[in-house]
Amino acid sequence: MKRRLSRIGALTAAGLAGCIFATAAMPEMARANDGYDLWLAPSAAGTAVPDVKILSDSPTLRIAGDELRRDLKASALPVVLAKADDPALASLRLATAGMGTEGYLIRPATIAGRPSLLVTGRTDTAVLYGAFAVIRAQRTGADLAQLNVASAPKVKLRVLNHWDNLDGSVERGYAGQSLWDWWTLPDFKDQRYTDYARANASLGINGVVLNNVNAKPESLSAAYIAKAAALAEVFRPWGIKVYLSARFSAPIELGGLKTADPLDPQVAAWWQAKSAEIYRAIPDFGGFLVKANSEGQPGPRDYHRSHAEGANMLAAAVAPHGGVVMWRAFVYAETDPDDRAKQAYTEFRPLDGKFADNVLVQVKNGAIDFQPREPFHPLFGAMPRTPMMLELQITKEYLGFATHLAYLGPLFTEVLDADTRTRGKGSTVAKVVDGALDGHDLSGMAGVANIGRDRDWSGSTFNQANWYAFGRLAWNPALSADVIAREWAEQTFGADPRVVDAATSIMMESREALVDYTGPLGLAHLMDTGHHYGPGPWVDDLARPEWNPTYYHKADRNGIGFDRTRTGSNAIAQYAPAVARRLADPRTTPEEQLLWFHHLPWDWKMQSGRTLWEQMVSQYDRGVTTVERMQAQWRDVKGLVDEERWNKTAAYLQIQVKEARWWRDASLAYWMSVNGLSLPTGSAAPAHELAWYKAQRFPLAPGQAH
Ligand code: GCW
Repeated sequence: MKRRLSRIGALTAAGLAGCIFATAAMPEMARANDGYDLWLAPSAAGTAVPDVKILSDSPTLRIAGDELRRDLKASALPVVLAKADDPALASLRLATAGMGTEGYLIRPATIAGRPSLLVTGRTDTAVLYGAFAVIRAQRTGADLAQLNVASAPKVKLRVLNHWDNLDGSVERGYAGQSLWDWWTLPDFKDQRYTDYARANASLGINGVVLNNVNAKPESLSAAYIAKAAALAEVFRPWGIKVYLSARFSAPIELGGLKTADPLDPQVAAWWQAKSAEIYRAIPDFGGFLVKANSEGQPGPRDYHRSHAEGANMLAAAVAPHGGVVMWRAFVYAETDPDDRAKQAYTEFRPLDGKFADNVLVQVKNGAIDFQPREPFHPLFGAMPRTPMMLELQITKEYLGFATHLAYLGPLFTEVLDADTRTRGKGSTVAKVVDGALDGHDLSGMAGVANIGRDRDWSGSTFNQANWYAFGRLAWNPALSADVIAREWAEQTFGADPRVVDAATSIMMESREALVDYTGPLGLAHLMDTGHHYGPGPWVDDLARPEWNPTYYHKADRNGIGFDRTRTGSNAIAQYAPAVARRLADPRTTPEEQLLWFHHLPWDWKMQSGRTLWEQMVSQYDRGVTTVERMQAQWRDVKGLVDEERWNKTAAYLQIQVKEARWWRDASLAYWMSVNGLSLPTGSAAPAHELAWYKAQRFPLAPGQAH
């Protein structure tokens, strides 16, 4: 596996010296803090205003200047913000090659006879990103006088997907109502829209899909285009474009046509006119995101047309305006008896080379659905002629909603680092996604947002780190999860190393703990129906076969796991031969993916020498004890973190301990009912009978589909 870059390695071209952490807790830690300021709470409170100059004027540069004035220590070197082609910089002969339109350069320079820190880039947005990089460097202890940094994003479209409905609810949202108050838009532009844009810009996120992929046609009506335009206006100076999810059948529902067949000239004309209408209101509109022929959504397959034909028709409508289409590959059908994990590949792989130039195919990290752990999706690397956009889920639909602490940095980097072997060693998902592997200029990463109207935006303080990690990795997929965790903690809680160390350590073990207590060793999709919150490995009565947990684990008296080798669904054949060979044999399959690919007897010998059953139980136990340790570590920093955020986190960890036990107990009770085995000595019996777990109901759990 390649070495991941540390923050310093990633940021600096010429070295970043002096990473010294201040030892005293910061003064604001004492006061109440509801988390609204995210990782951007002002750190340099003081009366003297720092010396910040902007060499030309634009709304974006003014914002960049204000950010630095608000945050920089007054003692810092004077800072000059300028576009790279500013005549005042001509004598510096800046190396702008490789900067692209969004990359920035920060370095000491003498400008107009004054030693200064120069922040520059080829566009206003690049300079804004540079300003945020200076703030981040200061807040993470760098010596600004020594700052010498060149950084450009590896991925072009760094986009949040909001699954926000027009009625204010958020599908799989656990942080309150939608941020967008559609009712009062476009007339009222809530300050939160600006604060949201600021947070995104601080990470380099440059696109926002406003509405749910399960889209309502009304989102493309004139009234809602005007509302989207109002948001676009707020976001524009922050370098953020808006996109809309498009319902494929909108020509019927909105346009009164009889069909939405993509090859029907009237349908194409409708979309062209609709696109022109959108671009009149939003000249820099990003384009459409489409969920087609999946989970009941309409699409080109309704007319026996391919996904490429559908995508290309829309792509032609936005192409004259510079827009793109992000076409999702999250496609499976209950009428297809084949392994669900195979269906997207089967459908999309033959379409490679058939998509228009401005189409990206958006692929979830794994082949099922945002489970706590999935092997990488076999489509990565399998469609070299198509830009493949990675879709990650920041909101924790299957990872304990907002209450469980699960830092997703390790989940994100696990998939980015995975080697598809499609072009020999080192063909990582990151290189597929950033376009480097197959020479694509167009590239993208999407994160399903975890943002709502809660004061702390993401439902909990630590969930903010998942938004943060997504943004940082979309800018540079080679960053490491623990460096991002530390960087986030320093900015969020202040520089006290006791807090930063505890937060980082808690974060770094949290996701693995959740995997352990919800479904270790490659098990997946074990949650209860509808809300996807608690355990439901017994569920076997849902209409669609592949919605039932029993479809995934296939446990019986003799064994457990989904056979995806040649003796089973042969899904492994969708991977490159070097990967498939390794996965064909349970002894060479990574143990954390074992039951994803193999059906094995309960007494299968694991590397530890334990039987499969003993190993499973020990991992369920380990999941619970890890959460207990996370709780103890948080207790140790009581008084070092402001009370409001400390208390809420402590209460949530208490919920998590309780629910980790619930997951463990319910799962073990069920597995024992299937395999007839008893628990290894030392492992506690479940607190209740299986029937008790089965009887739990959560009809009003948040985030359910509308
Ligand atoms: O995981 C499933 C979710 C649905 C979601 C779908 C998708 C937006 O349970 O709520 O719908 O994935 O990604 O389209």
